[in-house]
Formats: sequence, C-alpha cells, structure tokens
Amino acid sequence: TSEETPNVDLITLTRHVLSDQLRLGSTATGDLTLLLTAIQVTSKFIATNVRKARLINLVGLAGETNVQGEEQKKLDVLSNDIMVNALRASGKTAVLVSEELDDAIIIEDGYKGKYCVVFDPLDGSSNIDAGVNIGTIFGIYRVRPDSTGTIEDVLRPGSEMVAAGYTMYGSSANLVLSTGSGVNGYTLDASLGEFILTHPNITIPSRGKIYSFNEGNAMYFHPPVTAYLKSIKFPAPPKSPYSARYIGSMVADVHRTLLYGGIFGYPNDKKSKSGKLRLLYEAFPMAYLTEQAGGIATTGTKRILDIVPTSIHERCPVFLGSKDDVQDLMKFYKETP
Ligand code: AHM
Ligand code: MG
Repeated sequence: TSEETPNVDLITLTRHVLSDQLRLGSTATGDLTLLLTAIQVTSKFIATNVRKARLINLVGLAGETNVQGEEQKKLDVLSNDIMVNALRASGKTAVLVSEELDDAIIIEDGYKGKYCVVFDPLDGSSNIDAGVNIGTIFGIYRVRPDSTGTIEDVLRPGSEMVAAGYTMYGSSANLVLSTGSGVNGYTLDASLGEFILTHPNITIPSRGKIYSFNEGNAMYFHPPVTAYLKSIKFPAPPKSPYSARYIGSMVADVHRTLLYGGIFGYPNDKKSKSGKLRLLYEAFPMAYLTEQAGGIATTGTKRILDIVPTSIHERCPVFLGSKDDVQDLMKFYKETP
C-alpha cells in the first residue's frame, strides 16, 4: 500500500553485476558491465516500442488496419536496429549476429571491443498482433585471445559464452541474466527506468508438472517424443497427468519453465529435420540459463551447450527444464527405437 515504507536500498541490475564481480575478486575491467548496460537500454527502448505498437493495434482495430499492419511488421526490424546501433556505439563489441540479418556484423576498428553478441531482437513475432508476451534473447562471447573479431569467435560451443539472458515484454519487462554464477531476474521499474533485482538466484524445481510442446506437430514427431508425451499424459496410477502450457513465444515458455519447472520442447521431426529453433541466439542462451538454474538442456541425445555451430543461423532440437523431467525424456531417446 502507499503507506508502506519504500525500499531505500534498491538493487539495480548494474549494481548487482558490479557487486558480483567484486565478490568474485575479479580483475574485470568493467567492460562486460558496460556492455550489459547497453543491452539494458535496448530492452527499455524495445519495451517502450512494444507498448506503443499495442496502442496502435487498438487504433487499428478501430479502422486503421493499414497503419496497424505496417507498424507491427516494423517492430522486429526496429528492435534489430535499436540493438545493432546501441551495441556498436557501446564500443564493447567486435561481432554481432542477429536473427534479422543474414550476415554477421564485424564492428569497425574505431568502435571495436572484445565481446561478441548473438541475439534475436524480438522473438515470438507470431504473438505480436495478439499482445501476447514476446522477448529479446541474447548470448555473449568474449573474442578469442588471438582474434580481432571474426565469425569464428561465435562459431563456438555455448558453454564458452560468458553471459546469456533474455528480456520478456509482458505485463512488465523482465530481464533474466546469468554471467556464469547462477541466474537472476530483474523487473523494470518504469518510474525509475531501472531493472530492479526481484528474482534472486532462480533455481528450477527438480521436477515440474507442466509440459510445453507444440503438439500441433504431433503427427510429425519421432517415436521417442511421442512415447514420452504419452507417458506424462497417461501415467500409471497413482501418478497424475501433466498440464499443458504452450504460448509459442520461447521467452515466455522458458521463463515459466525456469520459475515453475517442467519441460519445454521443440523437437526435430519428420518435417523439420533440425527442429525450428536457432542454435546460436535461441537454444544456446536458453540452455545456458537452464543449466545455470540447475536444469538440463538437451537435443534428446546430447548436451546443447556442447554443440559446435558450423553456421550462424543453424537450427537444433531443444528440450529443457527440470532435471528429472528432462532425464525422463532422455531415457525415451535411449530406449525407444
Ligand atoms: P520466431 O523467431 O520467428 O519468432 O520463431 C521462434 C518462435 C519461438 O519463440 C517459439 O518457441 C517457437 O517459434 C514457436 O513455434 P511454433 O509456432 O511452430 O510452435
Ligand atoms: Mg526467434
């Protein structure tokens, strides 16, 4: 209530990242903190534009359908431009890979820094028109010691990322981040314009009660996935069946999985030979966060973070979430012909 004493010792994202570095006795130069500051600014800017687009959407429903269509199509492109500009200007990046751009951007000498950022500026675009949660996903590599910043610096296993995270644009903007020592969640306080620590040390429950798959693809699924899904929907008594939750926005589906537990899956199938999700800027960051939160992220047969990418936009099957649930699924991969 308004009579409550306000918290006069807020932990902002920047304060938290800095104190983490001090605590770890790191000799860090502060460059990663500055890069993360740039990413925070892009998330605030994108959040504002997502809000505006939703307003325009309402206007569109009142008759201005053209404006509505154009505005919404522009939102992913706009988010991409916001990120590319801010990341370049930060002076901390060397290579940028975006879902929206065919080629990697190699930052020119005057602005070049030592980090590479791979990102999906606005994921879940099929949900934009309906006002459902969407998000930005990012992963960060440090350039290899001998490198001036080439594509080879991002064609590396996800386990070599130094940080990963996402921002979810929902009823509030939530930024979830790991710099390699656990996962923390921050909520944008719009009146302060700061991300405030609201979900310290996120840990996935070891087992959940929710499965999150697009079962509209069930006729294409391979036998291990079909058998696994059957096992959680028709369990032997006294076990109860799992609940289904599928938003179709990876950020929102993974966010719920981190907080509540359970399993999220986007398998490869008879139609999509490598699945749908992109390895570098969707699977890797989410796998990194999942492991940092105590969960498992697998293709069904191998650890996602061990995959060595061969091209920047390649896809990979994804299953992630609670340790016990994902292990159950992996058993079906071992045992089902
Ligand atoms: P996008 O990058 O075109 O937005 O697609 C990625 C999205 C993910 O957020 C989500 O997990 C998945 O696609 C949903 O796909 P589907 O609609 O096939 O279930
Ligand atoms: Mg995407």
